[in-house]
Amino acid sequence: MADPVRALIFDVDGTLAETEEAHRDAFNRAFAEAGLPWVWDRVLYRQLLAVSGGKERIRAFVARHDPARLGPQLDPMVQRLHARKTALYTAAVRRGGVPLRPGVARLIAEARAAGLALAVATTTTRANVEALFDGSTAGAGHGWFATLACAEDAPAKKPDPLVYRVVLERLGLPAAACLALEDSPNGVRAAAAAGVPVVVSESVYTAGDDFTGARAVFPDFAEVTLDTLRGLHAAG
Ligand code: XBP
Ligand code: MG
Repeated sequence: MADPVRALIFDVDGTLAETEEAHRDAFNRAFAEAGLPWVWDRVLYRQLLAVSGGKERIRAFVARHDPARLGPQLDPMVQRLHARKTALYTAAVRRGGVPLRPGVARLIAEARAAGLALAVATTTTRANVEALFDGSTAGAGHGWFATLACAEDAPAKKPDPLVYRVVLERLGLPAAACLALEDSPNGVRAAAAAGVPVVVSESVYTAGDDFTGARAVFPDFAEVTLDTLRGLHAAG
């Protein structure tokens, strides 16, 4: 019988909120401002999301779709583009246009009432997480999560388990005492590689993907209770 779950570790993009359309729009606006002929439509963006991390995603795009730009000038250009993209993204989500996904606020309230620790393990930047919380009408985030691990804390991006190892160390808990909530195959692989049991809520860009390694896959958390999660955690 597994030890009872003592912490929930939330992914951000696609799990706490459907943020990827706001990311995609910010990427495209940063590219247009820079006079680049790049437009990431939904079909292409779904393919590009196989690469975690915005900077890594731009580099992967260039390697495949605009290889003439590979070379020593690429990295400074990626840094500039990503900084501008992050400024555009944070301004957009701070305006409040991106609500929490169904069931997320209730799950967090249940977990807090039950004395569980709450943490975030995300590939995105801390600025993006803070902006999402600032824009949340549910008052999400500030004070909800005792522990965050973001892109700055884990240079190796999901599916690398580093971000989960960092958050476990900060929680001071063993992986088996936690449960990860994710939306993507990269996230499932990262959590599983860190030994953290993981459940999935499919997001707009991951519905139908291969979530091998997840304890359960839900369309969203609207009907999922803390007791549901406890049962899945115990069944491991
Ligand atoms: C999702 C990601 C991020 C975002 C873009 O992170 O892979 O790269 O798509 O944000 P997660 P950045 O699902 O782990 O929250 O441009 O800041 O990377
Ligand atoms: Mg995600």
